[in-house]
Amino acid sequence: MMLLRKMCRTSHAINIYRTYSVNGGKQAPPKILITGGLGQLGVECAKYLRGKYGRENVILSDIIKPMPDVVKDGPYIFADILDFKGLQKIVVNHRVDWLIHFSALLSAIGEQNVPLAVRVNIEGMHNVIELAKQYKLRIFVPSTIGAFGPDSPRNPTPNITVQRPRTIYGVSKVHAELIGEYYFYKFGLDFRCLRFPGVISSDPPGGGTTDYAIAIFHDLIRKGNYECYLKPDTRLPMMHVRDALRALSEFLETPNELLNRRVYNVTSMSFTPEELSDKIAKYVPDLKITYRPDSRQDIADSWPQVFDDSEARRDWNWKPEVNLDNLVALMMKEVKEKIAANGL
Ligand code: VAH
Repeated sequence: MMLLRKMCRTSHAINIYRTYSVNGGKQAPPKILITGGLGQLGVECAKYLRGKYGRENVILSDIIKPMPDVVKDGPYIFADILDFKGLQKIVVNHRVDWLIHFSALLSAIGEQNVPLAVRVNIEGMHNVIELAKQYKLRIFVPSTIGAFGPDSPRNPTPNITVQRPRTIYGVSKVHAELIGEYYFYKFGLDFRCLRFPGVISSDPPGGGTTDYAIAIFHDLIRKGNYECYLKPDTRLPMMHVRDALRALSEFLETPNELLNRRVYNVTSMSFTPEELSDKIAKYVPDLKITYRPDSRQDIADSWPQVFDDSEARRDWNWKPEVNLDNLVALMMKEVKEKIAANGL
């Protein structure tokens, strides 16, 4: 094992050299391709990374026709993760160094169309991992608290423990974690993966189980009431998108030597719908919340309540910044702005 690790590190050193062509003592920024760019994280992630590496160095991609403001922000191209040749063409033509693979069907939506989730989440993963190996890309794939199941310890859930998820989303994410680690040990692929909690951002929700914590802001701001599909005391780990993107970016920049794992838990906080609505009540005093749990309750009941991210804190200095009070303040502001901009 030691020897294998050493060999992997050697090939990473070569990778990093290829990625950062040294130019008069300065490192050239990496060229980054983001798949699933019009999902929950893509647009914000592109903005964040463009701020760091330059507008032209971050290419957003998806199979969906973008809104004009997305195109205004920087390069946007068509990329179908199920089309391997098409992906090869993009990597070559744009000289891609890093791949951020966001394409996936989330937990609740995945249960409604399992064959599609298998294609997108599992076949798509096969394509991008093989692509990353072929072109020696650094590849980031998000995993999730959904990669755990009812047999996992829930409070807290450590980095390494039993993982027997009961959703196709969770199964596909465990598969992604394992195949990524396998490619690292076998081929020296620079695979990196963070298990995110529910990520809270101002864009309208996209078929996740943790998305009540987004929908609640949209509905309370627009109508003053919200019907929650989880019970009031359902505790889940969460983080604001600002923390999620900072975690992603800091993790991507961490030298391989510091990483003891390819897959890390990260989180900022844990709360229940009741605790969240109590905080929102400071901004919307007459709010009305009703609870009608549906099949998403079973999913939430099988997931971690409190996520242990001590290994990420130890190895690459991860530290959340946005707590529940800040999260509510940010969301109240950001969702109001979004609603005003979209004329809803
Ligand atoms: C979901 N938001 O609910 C996603 C996430 C933490 C869970 O991966 O499906």
